[in-house]
Amino acid sequence: MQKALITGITGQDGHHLTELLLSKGYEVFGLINGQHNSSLARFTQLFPEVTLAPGDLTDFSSLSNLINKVRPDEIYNLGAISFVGLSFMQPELTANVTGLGALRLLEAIRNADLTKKCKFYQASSSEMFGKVRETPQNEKTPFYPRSPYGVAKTFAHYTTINYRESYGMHASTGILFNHEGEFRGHEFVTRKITSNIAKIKLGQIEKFSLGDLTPKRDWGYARDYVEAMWLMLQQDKPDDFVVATGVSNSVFRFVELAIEAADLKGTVEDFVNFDKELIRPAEVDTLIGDASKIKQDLGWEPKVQLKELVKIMVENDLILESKGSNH
Ligand code: NAP
Ligand code: G4F
Repeated sequence: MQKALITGITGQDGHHLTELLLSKGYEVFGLINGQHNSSLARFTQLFPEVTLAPGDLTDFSSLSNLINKVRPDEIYNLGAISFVGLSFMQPELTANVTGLGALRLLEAIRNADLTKKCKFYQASSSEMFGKVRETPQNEKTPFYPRSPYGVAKTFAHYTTINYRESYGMHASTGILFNHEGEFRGHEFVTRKITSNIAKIKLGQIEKFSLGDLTPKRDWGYARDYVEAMWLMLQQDKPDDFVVATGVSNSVFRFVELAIEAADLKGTVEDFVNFDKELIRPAEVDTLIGDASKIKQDLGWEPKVQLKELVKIMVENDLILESKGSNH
């Protein structure tokens, strides 16, 4: 039986990837850094067969001991401080977890003598493109990160490539554009929109606040994107791949689609207040990915487009909000 270790297993992608790997017959192990969060309770209820071990990406000994004990065939490094807004408030912690965390994992693989056996996936991000140098962005587009998070991800990205080239490790990176779904954290704009639109539909609130509605993102469905991660580790050779839909829409348009999905009557202005406190010190204006390499080499393509994604999220939030169990 193939063994996979996932960091960040209780996050959005951790849920979808666990589901995928279990369906493929993997034995799944997860690193968990918090014992008391609500996603952990949800995760253990959904996936009781997964072995969870305490540890932290800032703590080399916990990573090294776990990798030595499990001796996994595949490691997926999804753990991160992944909220860009928070990274401006905790830049040093972000560098430590999101940046150095990848380095610690790669060193732990070497220390366990698993360099030739264990395949490694690094969750790189379209945030590395930041103030974009070309449109659309592909694997060769230069990076220009615009947040402590983007900078930390860029460090982790190049560290992964460096370990691949220096030690012959099967270490791949997926440069994933924004992907969303039922397990998305409530701090991210898409989930904030769909959960609040659900509350409005249910008569619980009248309006909610957002920051800048003009930034554009290439939004896909997280369930599709974890398949791309898995596919990268099934190849003979490690590589770097952009994962995206190739379509970009504004936050404003996302709100419009959510209003439509909830069958509400009214405009964005009727339901959304502007809050200047939500404006970031530096913004990423427009992201749009060119995923032709992964389509050509691995046969991966997104199945769900934005309109359907918004519908999935709004319907999920209507159920959760009506039960009062949305967190
Ligand atoms: P997420 O929901 O925020 O999950 C992040 C996970 O990392 C959580 O389980 C979190 O645990 C864990 N974590 C935080 N600090 C940690 C630490 N010190 N040690 C160990 N684990 C820690 O993120 P996601 O959306 O699933 O994304 C997965 C990965 O892909 C992340 O690395 C993210 O940066 C990257 N990415 C995401 C997107 C996207 O659009 N979703 C796009 C590109 C790249 P707690 O909840 O207990 O803190
Ligand atoms: O949903 P967001 O917080 O996602 P962002 O910053 O694009 O980052 C996400 O995608 C990255 C991939 O490109 C990942 F690497 C990263 O981990 C994360 O998953 O914000 C999207 C846009 C931003 O331009 C933000 O300024 O929405 C704008 N926005 C406007 N009002 C808001 C809000 N964002 C949030 N979170 N909350 C608001 O009220």
